[in-house]
Amino acid sequence: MYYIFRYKLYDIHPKTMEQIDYLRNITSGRSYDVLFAPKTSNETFKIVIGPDQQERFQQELQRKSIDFKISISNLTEYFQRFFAEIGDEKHQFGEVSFDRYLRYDEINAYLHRVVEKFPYLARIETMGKSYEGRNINAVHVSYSISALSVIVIIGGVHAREWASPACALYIIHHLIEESSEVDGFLMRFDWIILPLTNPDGYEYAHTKQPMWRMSRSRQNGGCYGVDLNRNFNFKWGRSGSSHHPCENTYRGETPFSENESKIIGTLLMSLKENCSFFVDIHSFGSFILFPWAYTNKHISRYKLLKQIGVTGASAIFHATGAQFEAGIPPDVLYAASGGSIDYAMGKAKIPCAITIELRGAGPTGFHPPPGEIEDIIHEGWIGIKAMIAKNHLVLNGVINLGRVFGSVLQRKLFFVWIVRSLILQVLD
Ligand code: 0X9
Ligand code: ZN
Repeated sequence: MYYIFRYKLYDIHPKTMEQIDYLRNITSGRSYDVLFAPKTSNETFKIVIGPDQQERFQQELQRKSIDFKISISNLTEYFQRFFAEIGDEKHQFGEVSFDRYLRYDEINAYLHRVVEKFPYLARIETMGKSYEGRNINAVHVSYSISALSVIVIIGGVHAREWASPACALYIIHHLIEESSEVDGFLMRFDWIILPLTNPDGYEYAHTKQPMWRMSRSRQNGGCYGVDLNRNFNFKWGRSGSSHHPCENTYRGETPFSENESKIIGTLLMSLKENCSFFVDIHSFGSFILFPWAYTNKHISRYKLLKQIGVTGASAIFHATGAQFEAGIPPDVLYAASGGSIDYAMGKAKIPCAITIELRGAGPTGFHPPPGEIEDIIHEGWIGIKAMIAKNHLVLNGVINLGRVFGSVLQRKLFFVWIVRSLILQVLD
């Protein structure tokens, strides 16, 4: 994967659960690129198919009377036009803007400039290098010397999800350059924001192959790249990940075979005790996802995580009207093992880890027209802020309840105290 000459993008509209199941069956195990596979009807499946397989696929749809339309009839031509429209002119280095997509060197130039401008608020840390030798940088933002805990936000894990690094940059911009508008509550945290986890893939997607998803390391058999969100060292290699080096969800030869995912893993482990909230920004689908992703069994904190997710979704809905769904990947999307959020909760024991799938736009969903970037990433930031606040309440609630009801002895004492108060009241 991936060659796009004469590839087509199909928008498919299944009307019944049976049609959805049929689509899911025939598309799995084939070399199709399923961009979006909803679990409920009235939503659009998006699948990219190469020239050799288009005829068979269309016949299958027609035989089952499934409605579809070809929304891009030639991906190569489509992207030639798209790139011509968005232009490849770079901005003044060091500036940020949200009406276009910044490239790797522009992103780094901005990070350096912003920390130079606000040295007392922020600093930059190079966490390591990508396979092709690019720096992977994070910005640390700290308003106070006694922060409540650390919030970690990463973006750009998947190369083609262009709104993701943009959203991380938007958050950096707001936390540092618009800090007068940042809620005082958010200033009580330390922030580590790493906007571009997969710079090699991102650059490749901008220059050679806009549908590229993975890293760019060379694999046995001559294919390139690993799906970084299948490469984390927790329940690695279970469902929803491929062991074929040429497939889009290739998990890699071993867990953390890739520098890029290992860097995130090391960061999370180093913050084991201090990080209270981890977000991995992806696109697209308008989902708020929480662990487990590798299994449909519920994690012990399922209810709390669901409350946090629903809080994020309703904050977005109230602010913008956009509808997000909160749930675990196997329920709302598909199972996927070896991902960042499962590692964050399963290995690094971070109490809350979320993947937000931003809203898609444009025919592919991954490449929103520049005019729509800002609305999409603003939505993401609203959801993330609301979830941080809710997580804080939940954690404190749990801790306080834990204090009162924690041990059997405490529960007994509490009971005795209630009975005693009641008796005293009656005697009064
Ligand atoms: O498949 C993925 O990695 C994510 N969807 S995407 O379209 N952005 O590729 C879903 C990830 C949810 N699962 C985990 N975080 N493990
Ligand atoms: Zn993704």
